[in-house]
Amino acid sequence: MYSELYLRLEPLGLERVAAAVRAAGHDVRLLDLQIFTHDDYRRELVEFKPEAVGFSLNYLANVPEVIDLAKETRRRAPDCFIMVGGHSGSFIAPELLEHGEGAIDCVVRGEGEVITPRVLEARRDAKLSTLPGVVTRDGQGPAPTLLEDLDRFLPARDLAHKRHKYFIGVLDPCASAELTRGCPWDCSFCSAWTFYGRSYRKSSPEQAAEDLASIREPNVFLVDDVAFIHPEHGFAIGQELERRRVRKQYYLETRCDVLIKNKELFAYWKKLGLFYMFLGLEALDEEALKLHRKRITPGENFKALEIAREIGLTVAVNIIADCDWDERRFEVVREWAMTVPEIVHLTVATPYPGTEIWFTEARRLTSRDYRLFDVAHAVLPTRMPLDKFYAELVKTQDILNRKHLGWSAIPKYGFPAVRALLRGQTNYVKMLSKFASVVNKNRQYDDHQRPVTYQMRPPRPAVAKPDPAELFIHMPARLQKQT
Ligand code: B12
Ligand code: SF4
Repeated sequence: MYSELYLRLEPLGLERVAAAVRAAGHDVRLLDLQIFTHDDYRRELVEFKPEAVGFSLNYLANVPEVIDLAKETRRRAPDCFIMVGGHSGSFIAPELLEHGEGAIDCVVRGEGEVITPRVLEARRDAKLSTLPGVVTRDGQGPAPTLLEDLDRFLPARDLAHKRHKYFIGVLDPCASAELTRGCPWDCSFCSAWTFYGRSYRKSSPEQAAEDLASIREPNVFLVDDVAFIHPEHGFAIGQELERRRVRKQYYLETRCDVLIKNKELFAYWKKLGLFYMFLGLEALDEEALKLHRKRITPGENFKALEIAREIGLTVAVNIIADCDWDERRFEVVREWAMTVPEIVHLTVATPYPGTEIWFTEARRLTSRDYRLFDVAHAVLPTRMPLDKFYAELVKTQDILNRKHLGWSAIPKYGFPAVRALLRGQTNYVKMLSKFASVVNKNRQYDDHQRPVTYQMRPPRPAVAKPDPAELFIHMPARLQKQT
């Protein structure tokens, strides 16, 4: 739904891994299957004859596709070394190997830049399964190691073709960049902190500015989990951009308390071209915010919205809908959302492997189909009948989307949309025409009826507090010392 409608973004993680592999002397190609087809992939296998293929599995919803492609690759190129890496793949390594039935040689957990060249070196060697973060059918190595210096291995953007296909809303075309990595908070529904071991690293202002300056697209999605936690870093990057006369439009995501604390910085970035901002509101009431361990109050959330309006930013917020919601709860969100100027998104609470709620959620999963783990489907028991739940969800999304994304939004976003069209960019306008067929309650309900080839391993019985050794991919430094 995401890449059909709202946006399609470049595979930044894979581009960074590709840069590291290329720096180690390999000839690398990158194929983005959000844009290219499986036939294009088959053609690459024949023409390029790779000695190794690495699949980026950031999203659970893509698990079946990656397993099928790994199996097909094994059949077509029996000598090719096949590995899987990425965010979601890191949390489910043993089950991926099991589903792969011998087609996947290893899963690489955690950050890929440092370890992937070593994996390629050891690919025919028994020591493969002793490398940090590597899991094979013969065993697994120690916990993965973090990339100390974010300035190393700038993304190999030149390897991503048809770049004009990348966009987010009217920011069309749009590249991606990373200024910092990790998140020091610990929200219960999120796997960013468990993946990065609550670390937080920054690129140097000079290198961040150089990277942004090297981008050809006029728009940039800043992928940091929480942008501008340290204001001096944000100001320093801004000054480097000014020195280089870099002028672009930016999209970023941050927390409401960070915006309140660093208001001047966000106002400064507005002058530099900050256009869109995403704030993780998650809930309107205190109780739900506590449940998500958001460490923020509703009052702070609403204050942040006022500040964003003052600065003049286009803001999108997210609310998490629980499967337990009844009509009244949806109605409350609709009523609130229609009174605020912000774009309001609604996602469905989903226990992802790698989140704390994966271990603590006592309700049983109603589906173990990976494709439904995309925060747009209900995988926990719904209070209303499932079709009624989707009817309410889609009705709410539809009303909220029409407020900002349908044809009625043209007066507001008309100018940037026309500017994109003049550049020959049609992603945003195509999205408008697809709107009704994609946001559709029957389609979401029907997704539950599809045959399931690969079942997710069920969670173990719920515990009050998960074991850190199971929760984290990169171990927090504090816990490493204890073990
Ligand atoms: C940009 C982004 C998106 C983009 C997609 C961009 C793209 N083309 O990849 C969009 C906006 C479409 C998106 C959508 C969604 N996203 Co998102 N997204 C992100 C975000 C903010 C940044 C990703 C990124 O570029 N990171 C920087 C790069 C450098 O890191 P990386 O991609 O992880 O790559 C590193 C490693 O994973 C590894 N690696 C990656 N690929 C490979 C391949 C090999 C072979 C190897 C060896 C290693 C390797 O090495 C890389 C370098 O260290 C992350 C948060 C985050 N910090 O990662 C969330 C995140 C990944 N998204 C998340 C979620 C929940 C979603 C959505 C389901 C919902 C939503 N509302 O956001 C949708 C679902 C999409 C779907 N298809 O199902 C969650 C993941 C939850 C989970 N456990 O699966 C994250 C962690 C956000 C969060 N805080 O919870 N997302
Ligand atoms: S939701 Fe945001 S603030 Fe909370 S842990 Fe995830 S990235 Fe950090």
